[in-house]
Amino acid sequence: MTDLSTTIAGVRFPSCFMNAAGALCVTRDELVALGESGAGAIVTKSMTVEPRQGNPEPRYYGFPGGSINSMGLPNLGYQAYAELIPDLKRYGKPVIASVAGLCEDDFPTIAAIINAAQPDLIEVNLSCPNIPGKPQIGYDPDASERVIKRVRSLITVPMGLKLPPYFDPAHHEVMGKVIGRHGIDFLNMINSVGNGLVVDPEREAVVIKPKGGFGGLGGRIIKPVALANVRAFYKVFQGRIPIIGTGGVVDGVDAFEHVLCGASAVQIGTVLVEEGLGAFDRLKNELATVLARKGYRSLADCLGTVKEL
Ligand code: RRO
Repeated sequence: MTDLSTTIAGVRFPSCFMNAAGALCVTRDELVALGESGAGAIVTKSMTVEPRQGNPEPRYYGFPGGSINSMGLPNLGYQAYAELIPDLKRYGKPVIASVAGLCEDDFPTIAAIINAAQPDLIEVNLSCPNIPGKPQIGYDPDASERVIKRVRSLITVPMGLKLPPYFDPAHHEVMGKVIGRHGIDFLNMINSVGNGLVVDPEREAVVIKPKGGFGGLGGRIIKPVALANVRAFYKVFQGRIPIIGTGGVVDGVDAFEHVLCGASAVQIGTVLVEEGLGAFDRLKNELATVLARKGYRSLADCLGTVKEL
């Protein structure tokens, strides 16, 4: 069968498909289930200093084109995840800890303790769109650089950044400069497309409660935005920083498109929430079928090779 394994920052993943932070990965039971599933890694929910219930419900809504969420960082708090990580490493697949924070000071506090728990990689989330009154750090290059500087020296495992979608090449360039100055080991893009609005015309109402219905968009509808960001950063770094592609992966062909644009691995959010853990085996079969039909034996054979006209 086609080889779907991949390597990111020297860490081997048995398959290139894993959950996106936030999707079925808050509780111990959910993380164990990811360990026992066909996922190629276990990614934790983005964690904060204190445990959080998150925003009021309804806070997630799925629709044919994708999803909107304003979860508000519900999580167990970093100390609980630090205790869980050694157990989670038993499943023969990498554990990625997603670190967030409600203010800049939280990031180094969490990073130091989580690093001591030795996950295989740490992803620093610069792009949560759903904290009322808090803009996304990733849209402020100076704030991003401050946070990166403060955690970089504390993290000894491979360290990556979860980036928001950017919509202008000038922003890819300026963030590329920031990222290039700090020895970042991998990138993950995109987080949800922040502050969309979905309306139910029958009820004449928004579909989620927090922030007047505004929330992060995910799923099928965001794929072109995700592919553009993967491609743009792949080109900025000429393939030298490995990229996890996230956004709009619903089937194996979507994953193939991410790889062509430069993604070494792929995360799934909306489709995982909607379909459950069986999505991993389906996606692996579908991607293997596409690669075999095209004569590719591994992801490396087509990584970043999308043709320009
Ligand atoms: O918890 C959330 O509301 C959330 C987070 Br931290 C994130 O990074 N992305 C998202 O769509 N939702």
